[in-house]
Amino acid sequence: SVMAPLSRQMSEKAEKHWKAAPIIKGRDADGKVEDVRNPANHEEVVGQVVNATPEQALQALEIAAEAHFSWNATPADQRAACLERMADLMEENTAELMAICIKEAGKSPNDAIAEVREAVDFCRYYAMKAREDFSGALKLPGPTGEIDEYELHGRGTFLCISPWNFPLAIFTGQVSAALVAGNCVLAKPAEQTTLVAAAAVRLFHRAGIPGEVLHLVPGDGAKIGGTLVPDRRISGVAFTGSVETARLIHQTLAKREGPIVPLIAETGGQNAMLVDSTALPEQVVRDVVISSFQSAGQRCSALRILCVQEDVADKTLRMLSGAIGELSVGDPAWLSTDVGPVIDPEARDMLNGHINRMESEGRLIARAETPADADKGTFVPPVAFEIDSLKRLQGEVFGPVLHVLRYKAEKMDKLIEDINALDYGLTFGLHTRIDSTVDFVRRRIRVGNMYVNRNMIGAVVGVQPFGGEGLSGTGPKAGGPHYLHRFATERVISIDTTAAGGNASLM
Ligand code: UN1
Repeated sequence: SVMAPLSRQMSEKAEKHWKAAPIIKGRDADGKVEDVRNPANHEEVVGQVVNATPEQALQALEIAAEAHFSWNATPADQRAACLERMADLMEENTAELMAICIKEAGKSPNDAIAEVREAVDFCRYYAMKAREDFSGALKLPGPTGEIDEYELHGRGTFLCISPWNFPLAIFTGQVSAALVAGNCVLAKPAEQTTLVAAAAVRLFHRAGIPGEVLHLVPGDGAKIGGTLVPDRRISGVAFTGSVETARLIHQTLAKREGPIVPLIAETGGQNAMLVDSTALPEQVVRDVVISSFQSAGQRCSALRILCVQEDVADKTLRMLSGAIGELSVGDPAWLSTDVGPVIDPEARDMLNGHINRMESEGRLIARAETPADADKGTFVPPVAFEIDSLKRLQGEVFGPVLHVLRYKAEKMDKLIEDINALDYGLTFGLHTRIDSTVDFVRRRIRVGNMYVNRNMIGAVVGVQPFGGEGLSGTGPKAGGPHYLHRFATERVISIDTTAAGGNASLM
């Protein structure tokens, strides 16, 4: 089978310590070395990281800013070919990339495969889009005697700030889009997942992206972002992470001098699923468990608020309770594990604070068992609470905690209004067998991705372009047809070809 050689390669790699450092002009920079620990077992050191200093970040920016002209002048299909080679290289190195995702980010093998798969898909999809849209000038129907052409160019140097929850997929997605659109890139991965980002940058360079064009500037967000975002040589920012940080970047860009530049932000979610009395209970329970607890609930797409129509609520909750009780929590390196650790102690403490509040304000429906050696890693067993009002929720809860609300059929409109009023707008799930309900909800619910009679995570590049509105982000959707355009600037060239010159349309 395919898995046998992968798992063999992975156990060989597991013996090894990974290393990451700022990568400036294709070379690792020096600095203070820090250990990286496995979230499933903090005794295990999986590698070492050197973070960038603000001076190193500015040095990378200077090199990138100078390289932009020639990178943007490189034909788009050559840039696309680099992404396609990157996709091939990631496929060849699947086992190693998976092993880093498992050890550094606490991913399960399934999630780790999906991570590599999605990163590969992003590269292939954006390469295809760049070949379509960036390859040459588009002739416009100008007046006689005039040539009018439209073309897309890179904006300059993009700062790509990516999250730890999709440490390879989103990192590669942002970086590949910015690069293929003709930009130089400074990549700032989440501090928790620098090892896999460094591995990806090395592969990008092997794939033919020049060292001057792509640099890795790892480290603390406030320090590195705080140095780079205010600098007028940054021509745009792609950011996936919290709403608070997105606002801060937005404000910093707005206040600085020089060009007005885009922020492409993909932020949080407060995602709901509506289950009416015609839904199939087995399917609902399976989809709820996947949507709420896969990746330990650490997805912005994850389900947080399950709304069940009153008549079927008791039955659905009994079945859900049984399913949660069956989940096995533990080291994700074991194939029998369903739910791995959360990313770090801060995340665990934040989640436990919320769970403590729910224990007094809500009703416990079910909780999975705590693993025997839970104290070695940052585990939060999946848990579900029934709540009496959406007002019990205060902002995004980024982990394996589900909230359940009962609703009366005649109150569905009001419930949708209340969900919209949360101001997030990322994913929404609907389980019903009534077509008119689907039509009604799709016109009213304000979200970027609505899923009907299925789970609500795992958007596939090019198939389910992903991203939200409101507090959930600016768009355009990642893995969608318009994403690359936001990284580009549009230029129209109008040439008068009449001998006399002057404005052809007036003659
Ligand atoms: C995120 O969690 O930051 O559909 C966004 C999904 C993923 C979500 C990525 N594409 O589950």
